[in-house]
Amino acid sequence: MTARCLISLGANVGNRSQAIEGALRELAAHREVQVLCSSRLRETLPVGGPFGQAAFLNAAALLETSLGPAELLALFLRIEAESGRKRDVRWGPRPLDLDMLLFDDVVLAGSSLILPHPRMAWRRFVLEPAAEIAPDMMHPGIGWSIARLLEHMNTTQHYLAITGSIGAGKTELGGRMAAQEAARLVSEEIDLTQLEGFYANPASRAWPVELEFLHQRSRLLAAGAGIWQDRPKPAVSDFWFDQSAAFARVWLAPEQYAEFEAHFEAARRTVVQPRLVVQLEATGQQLHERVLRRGRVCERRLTADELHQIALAIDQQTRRPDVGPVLRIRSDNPDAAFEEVSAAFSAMA
Ligand code: PH2
Ligand code: MG
Ligand code: MG
Repeated sequence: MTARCLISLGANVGNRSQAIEGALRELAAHREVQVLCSSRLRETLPVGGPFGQAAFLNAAALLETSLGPAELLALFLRIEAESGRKRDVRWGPRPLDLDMLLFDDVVLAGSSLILPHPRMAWRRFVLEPAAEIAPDMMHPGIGWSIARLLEHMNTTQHYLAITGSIGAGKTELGGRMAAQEAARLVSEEIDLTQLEGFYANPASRAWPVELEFLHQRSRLLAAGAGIWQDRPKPAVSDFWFDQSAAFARVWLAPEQYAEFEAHFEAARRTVVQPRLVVQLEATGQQLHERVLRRGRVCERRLTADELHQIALAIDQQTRRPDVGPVLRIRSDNPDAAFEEVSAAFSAMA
């Protein structure tokens, strides 16, 4: 039994091409590994990590192997170590980096190996070489091929949408991102007085409120609007268009939701789609504490269970087959989330 493994290679210290080509030779020399093909080398700007590090050379290769994922990883670590690689600074300079992207359609969330590679879907320095040699290989989590992931990068704008339940920290993260990246911040305005009446009696007030959110989001993201066409500038929004459907599923009666869904699907076809969705995750308890702490009068009736239901509905929405890459990240460490999202934003440029 053999498996096909798509890998990414990178180097930004020392003789970069020699390190990458040497690694491919060493892999090919292994009794249980065949290198089926490899991409050309491309120079790429460093993404994440310490400021001022040197440019990378990146490539991808397709392997056939009778090793299992853990054994193949051990081989990668040995080859990396032989190149002089030390593992200290996250995303720091390295003479050689070998990453498993896909191993057949294995999905694995171990402490030393995650498959598919958790950041591959929005990294241009990964997708471009990978698409050169394995365009039809499928990403088992997203259900898209490598070619489709790259096509998504190339046909969407440099726009990142942040989503999550109430109190997840969407606006705070959006503001930090836009400031650091000199991106346009697309932000919703929330009518707190209207929300006060709504949370006091969700059953009777949900319909106009959900429809108003939908319309506001449609206006802000209208594909024909000047802000998306005249000066195409990177953008971040503190909401995601599709979260409208998730909130509506929680607050509307089922018959109302069926009608809402028709409006939602029609409006969705008219808006700009993000290149990447960031989903801020938190437990109902964490969300509830944050909501109480920020002390908006209108929100004081929300329960931990309601906040959790919204988080679940959003999670379900992100798993729709036409959504594309989603960066899921815990919201309880805002600095770590910011670092991760910043790196993703520059990787997808
Ligand atoms: N690898 C990283 C972090 N940043 N940037 C580029 N351009 N190329 C890489 O291979 C790379 C990176 C983590 O391994
Ligand atoms: Mg890497
Ligand atoms: Mg690595």
